[in-house]
Amino acid sequence: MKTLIVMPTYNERDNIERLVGRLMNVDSGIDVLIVDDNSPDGTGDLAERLAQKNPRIHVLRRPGKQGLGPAYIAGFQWGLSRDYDAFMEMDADLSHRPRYIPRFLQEIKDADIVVGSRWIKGGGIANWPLSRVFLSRMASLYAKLILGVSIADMTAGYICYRRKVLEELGLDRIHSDGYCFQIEMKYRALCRGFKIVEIPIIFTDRKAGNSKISRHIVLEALIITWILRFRKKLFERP
Ligand SMILES: Nc1nc2c(ncn2[C@@H]2O[C@H](COP(=O)(O)OP(=O)(O)OP(=O)(O)O)[C@@H](O)[C@H]2O)c(=O)[nH]1
Ligand SMILES: [Mg+2]
Repeated sequence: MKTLIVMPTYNERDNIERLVGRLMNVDSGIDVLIVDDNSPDGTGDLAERLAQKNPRIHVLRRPGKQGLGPAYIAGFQWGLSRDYDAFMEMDADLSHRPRYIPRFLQEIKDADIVVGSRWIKGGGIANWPLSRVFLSRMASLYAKLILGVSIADMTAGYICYRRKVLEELGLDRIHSDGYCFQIEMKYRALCRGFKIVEIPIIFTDRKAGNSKISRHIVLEALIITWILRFRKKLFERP
């Protein structure tokens, strides 16, 4: 299965070279698309240099910081205009360990979406402070209860999609960012009847670079989750 890993970056110069190097060794059917929002630390230029050395590495450069969700949408659209069968979401900060990728690629053969889940048996977080674990668990629980779904990790961002899912979801109508983007993608897919499978992953906190989580991202998720709930009918298959 020809797979594109879409990897948004903002100031990840100290992480991407190591990560992309590892990804190239995981499976020869994998390409990586780095979607950089004009990072001031030069991540875009470094990505460009990596791409020049390896035809399986691609770069999409955008003029400024426009958020995680829009970066993924742009990356998926780039890939959909090419011949990829599966698409992955992955953070660039080494929190998502590449060694889980073979399992994702195995499971996607029988599912529409595979979610790397921190909140099922075998999953977890290696080194987060308790306050972050609490925030993340609460966010997933909040979304689960309001939307009435049974996915344990609704804000997970280590995911594999079959091509047809992205073709059907109407990406140009998705405008959310951060946590909310992750919730919206899963909810729209569930409403359309796609099969989602969760596999356990251990998430490791970033060691280099800074978090881009903001109050705005948390607030957006709190509010938009309710809007999604009342739009359920719009997301269902006609
Ligand atoms: N292109 C682009 N990438 C972004 C943007 N915001 C975040 N990212 C990237 O999205 C990924 C996830 O962002 P993080 O800040 O690591 O979010 P997080 O993993 O929830 O938070 P931490 O655990 O604190 O790292 C990283 O690879 C970031 O570089 C953005 O506005 N544009
Ligand atoms: Mg991170």
